[in-house]
Amino acid sequence: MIKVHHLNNSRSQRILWMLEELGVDYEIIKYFRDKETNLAPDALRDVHPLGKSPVMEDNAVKIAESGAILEYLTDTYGKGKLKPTAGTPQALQYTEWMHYAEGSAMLPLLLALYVGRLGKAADPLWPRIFGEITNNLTYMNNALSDQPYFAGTEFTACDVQITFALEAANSTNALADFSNLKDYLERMQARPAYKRAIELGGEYSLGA
Ligand SMILES: N[C@@H](CCC(=O)N[C@@H](CS)C(=O)NCC(=O)O)C(=O)O
Repeated sequence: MIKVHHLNNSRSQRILWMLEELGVDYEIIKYFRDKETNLAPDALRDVHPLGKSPVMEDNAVKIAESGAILEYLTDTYGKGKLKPTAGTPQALQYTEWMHYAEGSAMLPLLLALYVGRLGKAADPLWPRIFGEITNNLTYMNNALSDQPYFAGTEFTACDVQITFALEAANSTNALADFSNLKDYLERMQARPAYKRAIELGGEYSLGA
């Protein structure tokens, strides 16, 4: 049976959502962030050296990194679903967005989170950070101007991956001027599998 090491309010919510989309049985092992530091508990270090979530086990397989987990799940359990046909232009879009979410979109959002704790000392950094957040949101918003999903006309696993970055942006109201992204996020959060995963995963204030 698949086991998901799931931390509240975290990227592992993606994995629960994906498993619900696939209709695969799984067990959730829950971990809770420290109320003061917001960090993961030490128990996650017993699961993986980085001590982060998500980590997923599937019998002998143990895998971290949400993008890698989503790809493993589509390849192993997707039966051709949730991923474009190899060799098509959509497959290339799929790969790009799958990597882009963690490789590019999250960086300025995380910088804003950390730099925000510096008070006045952060002032020289804000123009660059906000500039990059806007740059990335504009790029994503434009990608949805002529197609409903990031890899074309079908919902795929790269939408699961991107949605977390959009939720992180939305939690600071940064999507206000990006109507395609706002509409897209509403559509993602209205999916029955998304809603089931939220109920199962527990606290997830990013989705609010
Ligand atoms: N790029 C990794 C990021 C993993 C990650 O940073 N997870 C966060 C939760 S969103 C975490 O476990 N943070 C707790 C901590 O750093 O103590 C992925 O996509 O899986």
